[in-house]
Amino acid sequence: MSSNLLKLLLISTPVGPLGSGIGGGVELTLLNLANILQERGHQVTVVAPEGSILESINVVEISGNLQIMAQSQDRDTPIILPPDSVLEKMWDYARQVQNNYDLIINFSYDWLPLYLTPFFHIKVAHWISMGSLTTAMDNIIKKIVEQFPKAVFFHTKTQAETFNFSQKNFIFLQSGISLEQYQFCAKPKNQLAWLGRIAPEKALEDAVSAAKITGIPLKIMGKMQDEAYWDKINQDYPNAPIEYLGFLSTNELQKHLRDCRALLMTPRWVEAFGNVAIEALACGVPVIAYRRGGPTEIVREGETGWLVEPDSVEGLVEAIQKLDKIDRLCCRKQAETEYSLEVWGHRVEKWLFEVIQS
Ligand code: HBI
Repeated sequence: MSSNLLKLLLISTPVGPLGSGIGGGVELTLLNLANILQERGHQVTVVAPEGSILESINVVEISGNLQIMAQSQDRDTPIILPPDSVLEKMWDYARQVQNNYDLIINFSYDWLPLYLTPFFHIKVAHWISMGSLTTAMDNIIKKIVEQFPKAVFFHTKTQAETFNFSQKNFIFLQSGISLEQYQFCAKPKNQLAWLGRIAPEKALEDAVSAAKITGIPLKIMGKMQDEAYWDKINQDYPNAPIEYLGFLSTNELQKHLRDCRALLMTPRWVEAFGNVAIEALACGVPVIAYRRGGPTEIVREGETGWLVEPDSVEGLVEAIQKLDKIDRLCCRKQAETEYSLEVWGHRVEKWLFEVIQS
């Protein structure tokens, strides 16, 4: 393998198989990263829970019990691992094969991989996929950042700031998507979109409330993560003009998304990035988002969407009424300029070499 081509081991999130949607944005991030690095000539192998599906990428499936989702835990929850933990087994596999690789990239938001970093004799890099959630994760991330400053990276500045690090010079890798999978639409139907895991931290109820107030139908797509939460929304807003279209493939998702006047992003938590925002822009769909987390670094106010007061449904409604001020072609152009796989792949590759040389 010539020196500028790397042998990379990408270790996935332990909360669910790739393709199940349980891993949310991290699934798209890992898949796109694996594809673009392989296209650039690197050798990529993915380690993931059994049942993971990746086309044309070498995947090693590991059996075992899935990890509890970090965002469902309290801030001071102790570190827990289920018996026969898939997380433990993925990292035991990595330990056994580490000599065949130049670098391991971790995508799980869990304590164990971070703690194991100094025990490996090849470099381990960590893609932190969410903001600060628990004390145990904050502490171990801080510890690894101090020991291996180049080896930890984030999607955005706002995400990194939730960890209150003393050092400031971090690497923000944003994200990227394969733009040819998204078709631009100049003339949408009179409908709005909401995309994401259907779970409390995503505050779907605010978008449903805005749809009810404006009378504009809301198309909802994403993994049905919390049925009780979904049922409560339907009980609280019985006559809202909403339709749940399911957890769709990228191609199916963009066929509905492109026909929408805007994407509503209503995160109750600090969204690390918001892949759904750049998927919308790629279709020419403006983004209306709470001024919180990753979307604040994506949306160009008044040009490709609107940022509104966090948790303000009125703010969402006002922004919906200003949508005709947005040129949909500007949305597509921003995706092409900032979020193509080529732009992102170059940025990530540059960082990989920095980590290996650090
Ligand atoms: N929780 N424990 C744990 N580990 C993860 O890797 C994880 C998670 N919750 C959500 C999640 N990953 C992804 O959906 C987000 O990173 C996008």
